[in-house]
Amino acid sequence: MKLDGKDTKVFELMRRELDREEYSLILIASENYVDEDVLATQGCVLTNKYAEGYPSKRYYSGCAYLDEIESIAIERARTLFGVEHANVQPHSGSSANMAVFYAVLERGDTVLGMDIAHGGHLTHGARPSFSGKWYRAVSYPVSAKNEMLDYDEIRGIARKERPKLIIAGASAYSKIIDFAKFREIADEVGAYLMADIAHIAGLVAAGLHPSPAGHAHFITTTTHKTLRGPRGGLVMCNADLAKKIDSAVFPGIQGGPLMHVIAAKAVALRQAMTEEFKEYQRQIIANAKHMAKRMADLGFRIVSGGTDNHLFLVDLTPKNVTGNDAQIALEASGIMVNKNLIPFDTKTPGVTSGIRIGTPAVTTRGMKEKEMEVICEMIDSVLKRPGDTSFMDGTRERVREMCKGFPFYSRIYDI
Ligand code: DSN
Repeated sequence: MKLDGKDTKVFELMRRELDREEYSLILIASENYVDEDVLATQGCVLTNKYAEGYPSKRYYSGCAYLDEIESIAIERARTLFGVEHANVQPHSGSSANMAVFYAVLERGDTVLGMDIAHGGHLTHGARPSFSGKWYRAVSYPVSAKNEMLDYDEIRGIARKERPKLIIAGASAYSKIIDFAKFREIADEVGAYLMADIAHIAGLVAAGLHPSPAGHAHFITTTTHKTLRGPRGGLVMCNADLAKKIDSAVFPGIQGGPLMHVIAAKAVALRQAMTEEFKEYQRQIIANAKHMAKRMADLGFRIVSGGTDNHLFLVDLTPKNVTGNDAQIALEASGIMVNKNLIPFDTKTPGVTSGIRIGTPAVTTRGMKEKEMEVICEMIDSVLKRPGDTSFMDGTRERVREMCKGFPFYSRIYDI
């Protein structure tokens, strides 16, 4: 990375972040490493251009090339996910979700989403977000029996609460989501179904998780998690809802689209059509399954009994350490995870009984089952002595050495 600009303060911090990403084990389930093509596209002159509107219907002159780029992104999203319509303009997953609310709900309407304390997302009806403030939000839990979705229970809640929108999707759920069952429930109560596949979009694209296409009225996603594109959002639907969703995104909730990001989405969507990407997604799941099993062997409790996707939740109660303390100790050791509530947690969201572990980023670096074993062993050793700074320093060095064996940005930048 060339860091000889005039703004040395910011450039130095960028350099340190590059170093952190290169020499840490990133196990935050929602993070990934984009390649140089996606990075370069995001850092290009398209950032200069206003293009309010949609291809061929812009409010500014000079949009000819942008029209083509956005059309390519739309076409690729439609092909990859097998949908009739795609809007590639949402700035984020939250904006994509907000656009769906804006398209089909009035303020005060009832929405039913997964409880945030059980794996749902802020925008699925949590109180501090627009989704819980401006709408009557009710939630479904995971079953107390097995910490999995219980579709009979969800059906019962839907019958009682009569939501106008049901949200299927999660930020911290490790099992398969049955979108067809969700659609049955939505039809029974006359609700729209929105599938938020932000976490699992890459798996869905690769055919490794059942697709919500053909079941959900709306599919929303981020583009930067398992999908491994730029930070942004995407919303898809059938042709009959296209007008509603387009006018909800612009001019409903957004102004000018981020055309450099849309171009980078197009680049990433093309990458996601390759056999190499499918193989990458297969390895993400293999790595997550392997880690979850190994962690269980080491005496940790895995929420929902294991994983079918890219992540799993670890209940730290048997190890007598909180999620917050674990996050701090692991970060000091060069291992990035996030503290996470587990279903029916008795601790606060700032403390938590669990951590969430995801494999998309380490898999991008080329790490496989063998490396997952080493990572589990390092996590276990650190959490046996969370206050031992010299042990954490030693682990930090081990992590650095391990990362050197799987270079990523150091292949293209002088770090
Ligand atoms: N913040 C994301 C996550 O970490 O899961 C969800 O948007």
